[in-house]
Amino acid sequence: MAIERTFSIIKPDAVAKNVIGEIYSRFEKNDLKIVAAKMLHLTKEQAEGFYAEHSERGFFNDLVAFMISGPVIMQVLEGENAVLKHREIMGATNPKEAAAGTIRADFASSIDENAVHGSDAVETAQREIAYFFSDNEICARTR
Ligand code: IDP
Repeated sequence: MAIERTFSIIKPDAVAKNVIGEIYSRFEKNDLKIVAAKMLHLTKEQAEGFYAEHSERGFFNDLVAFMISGPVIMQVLEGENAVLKHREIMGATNPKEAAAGTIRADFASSIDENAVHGSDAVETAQREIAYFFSDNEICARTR
């Protein structure tokens, strides 16, 4: 199976709930290594650019407002089949539909405030990683 990288955001609601460590622990228990990480408070421009594909959707303005409502932690995760594995650990977009034991089932309160973001494909991950991280901010974890 291929070693992949995927992009993850712990969204403002989960940061406010103080469950960063709980979420990191799930990555580690599933053999996903954190190879880059940063905390920041997104600007409106950053959030709009990141979610540009949703700009015509009715929820876009609320999504941007939510994403800039507090700090986020973003990370690059590396591991076998990382993109799909991470999506499985996250659970469905709507926490009411998320499988038991997933991050969204346990920590998200609604589809609007759903705790985490994860890339949906390898190509998306490459684009999302490059949006927030330069190559020299990503560390090899070969030891
Ligand atoms: P994903 O985060 O599970 O990949 P996407 O469809 O890419 O889901 O949507 C991006 C984000 O937009 C979601 O995580 C959620 O915060 C928000 N969102 C998606 N669909 C809706 C909706 O129908 N109402 C409100 N917010 C939504």
